[in-house]
Amino acid sequence: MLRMLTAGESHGPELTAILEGMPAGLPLTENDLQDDLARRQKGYGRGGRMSIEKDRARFTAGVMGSQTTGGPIALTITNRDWKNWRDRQIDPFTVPRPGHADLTGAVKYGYRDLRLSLERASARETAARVAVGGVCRRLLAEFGITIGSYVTMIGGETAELDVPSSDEVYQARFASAELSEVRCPAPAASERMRARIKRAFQSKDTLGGVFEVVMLGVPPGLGSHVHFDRKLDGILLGALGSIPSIKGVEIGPAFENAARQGTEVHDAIHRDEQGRLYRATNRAGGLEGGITTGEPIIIRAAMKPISTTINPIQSVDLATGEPAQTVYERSDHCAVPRAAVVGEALAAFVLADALLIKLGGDSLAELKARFADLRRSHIADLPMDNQPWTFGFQDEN
Ligand code: EPS
Repeated sequence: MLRMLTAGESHGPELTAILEGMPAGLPLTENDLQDDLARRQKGYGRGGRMSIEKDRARFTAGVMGSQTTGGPIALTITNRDWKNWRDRQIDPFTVPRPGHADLTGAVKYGYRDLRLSLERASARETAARVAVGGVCRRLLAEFGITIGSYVTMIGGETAELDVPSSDEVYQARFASAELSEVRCPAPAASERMRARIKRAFQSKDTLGGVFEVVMLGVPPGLGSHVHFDRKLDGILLGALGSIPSIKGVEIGPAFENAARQGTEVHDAIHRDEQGRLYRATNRAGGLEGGITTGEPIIIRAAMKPISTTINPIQSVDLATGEPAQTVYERSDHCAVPRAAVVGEALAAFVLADALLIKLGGDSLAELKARFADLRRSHIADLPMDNQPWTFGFQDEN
C-alpha cells in the first residue's frame, strides 16, 4: 500500500522523498516531522557535519490545508553544507575505505572517482527516511500506536535492562533515553558509553553498538503467515537491515532464545476473566507466524563501527594500484544513538503499511471505522467448532 522513494546526494543541494499511498484527511504539518529530524541529529559521538545542518522538511505535494490529500506526498530537506561544496575544486578520491560502499559501488557502477559511491551511500539519506517515518508515525498515532527506541550497548559497554512489565514502563524508558546523550535509559551505563566513545575518539577510532526499537499499541492481526513476502517479521528485519552500517537484526531475544529449550521460550496462552486471551511474557517479540500478537513488537539492531576512521586502514590507491592508507576527511565517531531514530522511522513505515493493508481505506475516516471493528474482533470468537471434520482435498474421481 505504501511506497517510499528517496533521492539526493550527501553534499548535493537537497534530499527529496516521496511517500505514495497515504490516505486522505490525515492532519499533518511540517512541524509534525521536526522533532524526529532534530532527534536524528543529536547524540554524543556525532561529527562536525551535524553542526552545519539544521534539518527541516518542506512539503511540496500531497498536503493541502494541513491535511493529506491522498496523493503522493513529496518533501525536501535542504543540505546546508552544499554551499560549501558547490564551487569547490574537488580532489579525486581513489583510496576506498574498507566497510563503506566506496569500492563495491565503484566496481558495480564503473565509477572513476569513489566520491560518486560515497555521496549516495552516505547516511545523510536517512534524514529523508526519518521525515517519511514522521508522516507514518502521525498516521499510527491516530490509532494509538507509538514507537520508541533506546541504546543498549556501545563499544562493549552494556546497559542491563529488565523486560518492562507494561507499556507505561516502556514509555518511561523512552523518556529516560531521550535525556541521555547516547540515548541510553540507564544513567550509569549511559556514562560508561559516553566515556567509551570519548576514548575511541581520542584513539582516533570509531564505535558501533546495539539499539532496540519498540512498537506499542499494535493491534493483533497485522502481517500474514500465508506467504513469505507478507510475513511482517521478515519485512521488519529487512527494513531495519537497510539502515547504513546495520549488520544484524533480531526480533525479541531471538539469539538468546536459540540457545534455550522450547518450553522456556514460547509465551504461554492464558484467558482472563473477560474471556480475553493474553500472554504473561513476550519472548516472541510481538510476532508469531509473521502476524502481530498484540504485544509490543521489539526489534534489536547491531551497528558496526563507522567505516570512516581517523587512524588509517590499509587499502589500495585505485589510481596507481599501489598500497595506500585511507584518508580522513570528516565523519561521526559513533552514530548508534542517531541510528536508533532512523530505526524508529523504518519501523513506522513498515507498520503504517501493514495497518493500511489490514484496514484498506482511502481516507482516515474509513480507516477509523474499520479499526473499530478490528478492535472488537480482538476477543477470540469462542467457542470454536468442536465437531470432528475431514481434512482432505477433493479427489477428481
Ligand atoms: C557520512 C559522513 C558524514 C556524516 C554523514 C554520513 O558526512 P560528511 O562527509 O559531510 O562529514 O555526517 O551523515 C550525515 C550527513 C547525516 O545527516 O547523517 C558518511 O560518509 O556516511
